[in-house]
Parts: sequence; structure tokens; C-alpha cells
Amino acid sequence: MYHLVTGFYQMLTKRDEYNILILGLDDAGKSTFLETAKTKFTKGYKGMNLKSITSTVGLNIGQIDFSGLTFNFWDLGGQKELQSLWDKYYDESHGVIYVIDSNDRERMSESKELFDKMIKNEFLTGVPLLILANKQDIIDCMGVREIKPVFQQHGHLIGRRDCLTIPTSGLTGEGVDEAINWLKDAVKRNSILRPPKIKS
Ligand SMILES: Nc1nc2c(ncn2[C@@H]2O[C@H](COP(=O)(O)OP(=O)(O)OP(=O)(O)O)[C@@H](O)[C@H]2O)c(=O)[nH]1
Ligand SMILES: [Mg+2]
Repeated sequence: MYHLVTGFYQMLTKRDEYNILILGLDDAGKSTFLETAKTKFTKGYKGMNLKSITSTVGLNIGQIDFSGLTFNFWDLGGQKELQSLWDKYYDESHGVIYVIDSNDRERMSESKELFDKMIKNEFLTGVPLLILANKQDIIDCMGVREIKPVFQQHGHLIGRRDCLTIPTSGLTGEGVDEAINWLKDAVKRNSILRPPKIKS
């Protein structure tokens, strides 16, 4: 009887857990996006002052529970000396969010080089990829129509994984719901190749 009750309890409370990497150059808006996502998807969480977020040194962890699953976010620092740490997380990730500062034309090619290096990595083969054309609240920034062809240029590297580019603003919240919901569907579709961890 005990086993029946605990089994039933575990069945009710267990959740699929997915690890989501947030990558991109420093200043792209990764931590701001994560904080806004946490605020939107966590009941009762008021969130911190977005303007008080400072550059990430190492790893910033975040979690949201929604739609019967858990997302564990690994928001990595984007500064040059921290980029070499990214690939340590690849084989345990179920999805990648790559954040671009759409207003930083000067560093667009630097971001693209980093992006290409990341998608070439064999430990990310097949892992769903969400590209955020972020900071869309800034007038005169590059739009998705300009950014998408640049980043999705090497179709063979992106391969058959799910991939989407969308406009976002971590500051205003534009595109954040769409981003998280798309990723939820994408990691579920890919769960045969990368099964979630089961949390009880
Ligand atoms: N206008 C605008 N500014 C943003 C947006 N998102 C972030 N910022 C600003 O951009 C700067 C960097 O934001 P962060 O979220 O710390 O960037 P990050 O990618 O986490 O940077 P690292 O941790 O250094 O890798 C901050 O001044 C933010 O307020 C956005 O959507 N629009
Ligand atoms: Mg950060």
C-alpha cells in the first residue's frame, strides 16, 4: 500500500526538467532576458530592478516551472575570457538561446563568429536553437529581417535542429513569452534524442 501511495504521489509530482543555455556576447542582454522570463513565468515573483543587473562573471542560474515542466537556465558570462567555459555545458543542455544585441552593428560579425563556433560543436548537434534579435526597443536597431539571414546563413551547420529567430526586448518584455513557449515545444520534440531529467 505504501509503495502504491508513494508511486502515485511521485507520478503526480514528477516533472520533466530541461537545461537551457543562454549564450551571446557580453552586453547582449542575456541576464536581463532571463530575469524578465522569470518574472513573467513565476507567480508572485516581482523580479529585481533590471537596471541593477551587472555583467555576469561565470554562471548565473535561474529556474522556471510552467506547463508541467521545469527549465533550468544556465546564463553564462559573454566576456571574451569567459567564452572558453561555454562548451563545458553543451552535452548536458537541451536547448540554446543565443542572444544578439541588435543595436550593436560594430560587434555583429564578432557575435556571428562566436555563434558559428558554437553551432559547429558536436555536443550541440540537433539541440534546438532560439536566436534572439534583442534590444528591439531601441530605435534604428537592426530588425529580424536583417539579422536572420546573417545568422542562419550556414544552414548546413544549423542542420536539422529546430531553429527560430525572433525579435525581443528583455527590458520591455517583447517576445519573451513567445521565446519560452517555442523553446518548450522544441525541447519536447527533441526529447527522444535528449531526454529530460525527471525531477520528483
Ligand atoms: N535597450 C535595451 N537594453 C537592454 C536590453 N536588455 C539588456 N539591456 C541592457 O544591456 C546591458 C547589458 O545587459 P545584461 O543583461 O547584463 O547583458 P549580458 O548579456 O548578461 O552581459 P554579460 O553578463 O556581460 O555577458 C544592461 O545595461 C541592460 O540594461 C534590451 O532589451 N533593451
Ligand atoms: Mg549576464
